[in-house]
Amino acid sequence: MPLDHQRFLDSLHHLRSFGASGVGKGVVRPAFSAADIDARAWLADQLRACGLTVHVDPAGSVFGLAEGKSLLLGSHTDSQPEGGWLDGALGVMAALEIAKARFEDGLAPVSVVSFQDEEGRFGVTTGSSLWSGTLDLVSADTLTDQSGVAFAEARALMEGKSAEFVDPARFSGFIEMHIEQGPVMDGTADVVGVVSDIVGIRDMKITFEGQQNHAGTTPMALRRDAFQALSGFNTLLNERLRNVVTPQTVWTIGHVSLHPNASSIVPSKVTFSMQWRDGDADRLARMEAVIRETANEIAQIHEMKLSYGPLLGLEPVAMDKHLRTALQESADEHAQDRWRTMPSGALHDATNVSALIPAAMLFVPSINGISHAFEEDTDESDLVTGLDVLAGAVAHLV
Ligand code: HGY
Ligand code: MN
Ligand code: MN
Repeated sequence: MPLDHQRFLDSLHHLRSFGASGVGKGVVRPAFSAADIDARAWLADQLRACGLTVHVDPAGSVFGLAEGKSLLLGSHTDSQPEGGWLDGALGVMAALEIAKARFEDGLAPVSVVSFQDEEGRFGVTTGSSLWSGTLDLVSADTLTDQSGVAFAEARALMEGKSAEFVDPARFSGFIEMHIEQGPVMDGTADVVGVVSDIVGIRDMKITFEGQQNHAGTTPMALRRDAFQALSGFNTLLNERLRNVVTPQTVWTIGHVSLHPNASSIVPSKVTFSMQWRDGDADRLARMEAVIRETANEIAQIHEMKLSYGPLLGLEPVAMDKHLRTALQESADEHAQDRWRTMPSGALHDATNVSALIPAAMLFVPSINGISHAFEEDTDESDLVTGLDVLAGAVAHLV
């Protein structure tokens, strides 16, 4: 199967032109933004041109469907609010190149997908969660982004959606190629990672509500200051989690909304994101208990009203052995002794898909281990090696 390496790289650069922003090869293409919708329309045209039937599901995930039973390849084309050109895009453009090459050669076709809102503007891997049934459309429609826009409103912006989700029985399996997004392979000789498992995640919003007041006249002892509550919570939580976590466990307060956010007002309210990840579901549950106990204690100390948003999450999952073996055999051919087996610390659509059909993943290195940032990049030779490994595995499987 003659892959066109340059065409694959050109496709990646073209996809970046939708929402290209920031320094380096940055991209701003959040789910359902104009750039995301335009990129999905371009992708749909590309898929049609390689003989696939385009199906846009109710979540806005774009499928290019082969006739009969097929292998599904892909990832997502939405980005973080500040993202790189490869996160998600790589898996979709690699899938597209393989679909093109196989079409031109008259080989058994593959299906292609770009899931919607993998990056969680509204949920956590929203499009693939809806497809897998771990999230239902009625609940998803009520999820809001940080500026209060509902998923229902956002998905209404995308035209040409079907009322039906795709039947997963059409697919024999799913392989997602992705950048590593971490520091493990960078600086080593390895250029490909075959993923063993994907960690689990929990994510919820927490709100402390105190009393808004004058920043000049309100004595420190009388304040019910929401920022002080958050600050105390963070310090105490870091101490308490130490007894529960491993060096691989991570937790993040990544978004904070302080009200009214003014220099001369004691803030009354803070809503912040609390996210934690680990490969062990029991540890995720123990961490949740510590988080809730700590928040309760801080609410009492600072006289805050405490409330929680819905707890979103995904369980840790292992990748399918048969698909992994195909990737390993192909890595032996195309990356000889320059590949390793490794877990994924980032979340991926493959987690949800693995509930429906066998799923596997392969990684290529991230320069300096950076992702979810404009600086995200990978050597083009590594991108191409990853494509070759994926195409080789497809050839073994279909
Ligand atoms: O956050 C994640 O791990 C994924 O990139 N959405
Ligand atoms: Mn991704
Ligand atoms: Mn991401």
